[in-house]
Amino acid sequence: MKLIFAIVHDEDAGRVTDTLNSAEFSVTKLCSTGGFLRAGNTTLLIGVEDNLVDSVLEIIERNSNKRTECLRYPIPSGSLYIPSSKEVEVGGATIFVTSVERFEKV
Ligand code: 2BA
Repeated sequence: MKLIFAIVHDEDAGRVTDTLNSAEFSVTKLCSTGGFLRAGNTTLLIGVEDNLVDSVLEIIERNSNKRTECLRYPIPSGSLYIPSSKEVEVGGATIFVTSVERFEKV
């Protein structure tokens, strides 16, 4: 069995979750925050048998979009800070597939 961690954009999370549920995959949704942009994102936990991992990844990929977000940061200049920004590409989804040693429902 595998546990898939998928970090998806908040705007994609509903569609990814609905599509996974429709395909009879169980999903746990966690609210999370990206360490770099400090913006909210969604982490999905999906436990599946090994032979179904590719089906899950395909659903996540199909429903996750790439986006450009604006990172705003101040640049120090003497005693002042000058506001600056740059564009950062986010997503589609960041996915980790890990092995599960034991799975119980009690
Ligand atoms: P954030 O950490 O907020 O990162 C948002 C986007 O900023 C990243 O998009 C990447 O394009 C860029 N970025 C991240 N760290 C950077 C850095 N140190 N220098 C320059 N640019 C940087 P994605 O790669 O698509 O990641 C989207 C979100 O997925 C991340 O949000 C984070 O929450 C998660 N993530 C990505 N890679 C991860 C990893 N290796 N481990 C844990 N979480 C990860």
